[in-house]
Amino acid sequence: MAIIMKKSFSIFLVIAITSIAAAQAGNFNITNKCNYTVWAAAFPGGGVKLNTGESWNMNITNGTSNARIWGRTNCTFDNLGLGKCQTGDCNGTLACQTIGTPPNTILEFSLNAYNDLDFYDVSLVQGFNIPIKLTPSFNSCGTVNCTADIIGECPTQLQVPGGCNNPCTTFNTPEYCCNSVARSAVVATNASATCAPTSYSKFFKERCPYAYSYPKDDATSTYSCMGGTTYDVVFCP
Ligand SMILES: *[C@@H]1O[C@H](CO)[C@@H](O)[C@H](O)[C@H]1NC(C)=O
Ligand SMILES: *[C@@H]1O[C@H](CO)[C@@H](O)[C@H](O)[C@H]1NC(C)=O
Ligand SMILES: *[C@@H]1O[C@H](CO)[C@@H](O)[C@H](O)[C@H]1NC(C)=O
Ligand SMILES: *[C@@H]1O[C@H](CO)[C@@H](O)[C@H](O)[C@H]1NC(C)=O
Ligand SMILES: *[C@@H]1O[C@H](CO)[C@@H](O)[C@H](O)[C@H]1NC(C)=O
Ligand SMILES: *[C@@H]1O[C@H](CO)[C@@H](O)[C@H](O)[C@H]1NC(C)=O
Ligand SMILES: *[C@@H]1O[C@H](CO)[C@@H](O)[C@H](O)[C@H]1NC(C)=O
Ligand SMILES: CC(=O)N[C@H]1CO[C@H](CO)[C@@H](O)[C@@H]1O
Repeated sequence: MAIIMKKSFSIFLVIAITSIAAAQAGNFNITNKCNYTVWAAAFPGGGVKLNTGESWNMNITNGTSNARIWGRTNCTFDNLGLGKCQTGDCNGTLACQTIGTPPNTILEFSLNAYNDLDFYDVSLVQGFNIPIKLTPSFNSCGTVNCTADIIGECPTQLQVPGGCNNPCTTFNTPEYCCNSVARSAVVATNASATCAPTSYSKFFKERCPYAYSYPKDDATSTYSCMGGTTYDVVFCP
């Protein structure tokens, strides 16, 4: 009898835990308030065309880490959903099955990652193409955003059609990219390859203090919220 009780209790526990987890898929309501068309993208998740004022409601499975949401501009796609975008292109498909190419402002997520928490941030590590804001449904969780005029004020060397590149994309050096796997043995032993803010990363940080401006910018940029939160994402808030 004791064994049976114990067994049904653990079955109950498994069901309870599973249903809590199932409720904790991240739900995202993505709205385009830009006065131009944005092709919203998520990996994992796909992508859709959003005219001004349109929304895309989508779920990202709980437990997903390194998920990202971004917007693409100036795209052309055929009836099969094949084509290309000037910024944020994901290998030429409307429904993304890979990450986007720079420059693109990115929202990053790890859902239900640790202690039942979602972790999220806005990242300029791939530069900037569209102003963006993320608002969790729980008021106690922080909003993240980057709404400054980054394109209008972009340093000349980082300017590209439709956006402002991160210096890592433009110069591709360890100083800006902070890649632990350096591109050459010489670079790997170079002390200046250890990563610190640069004048370019400060350009981004001054305008968007809540965003990752370079790859090791962790201390000031990551936010968390209870798993199961729903999130509003707005392009051009
Ligand atoms: C998504 O946001 C739009 C714009 O605010 C709103 O009209 C719509 O009802 C929202 N959808 C859901 C499922 O919350
Ligand atoms: C979109 O908004 C920007 C800034 O508010 C403005 O300069 C531009 O003329 C607008 N474009 C269109 C097509 O309405
Ligand atoms: C997202 O998940 C919720 C809860 O499981 C479900 O009610 C909703 O229909 C899903 N939305 C979409 C767009 O799949
Ligand atoms: C990109 O698309 C090509 C086909 O156009 C495909 O062969 C390739 O695997 C895709 N790459 C990725 C990373 O999805
Ligand atoms: C941007 O996010 C910060 C940090 O959560 C918040 O203090 C600020 O009010 C937000 N700004 C906008 C315009 O949403
Ligand atoms: C799309 O491309 C045109 C021509 O290059 C440019 O003028 C326009 O600003 C671009 N739109 C966006 C939203 O980047
Ligand atoms: C170390 O890196 C700095 C900056 O990237 C560069 O100027 C310098 O020449 C490098 N030194 C060596 C020995 O590679
Ligand atoms: C909706 C959803 O994807 N739920 C999943 C959450 O995670 C648990 C395991 O951690 C899965 O069993 C659920 O299917």
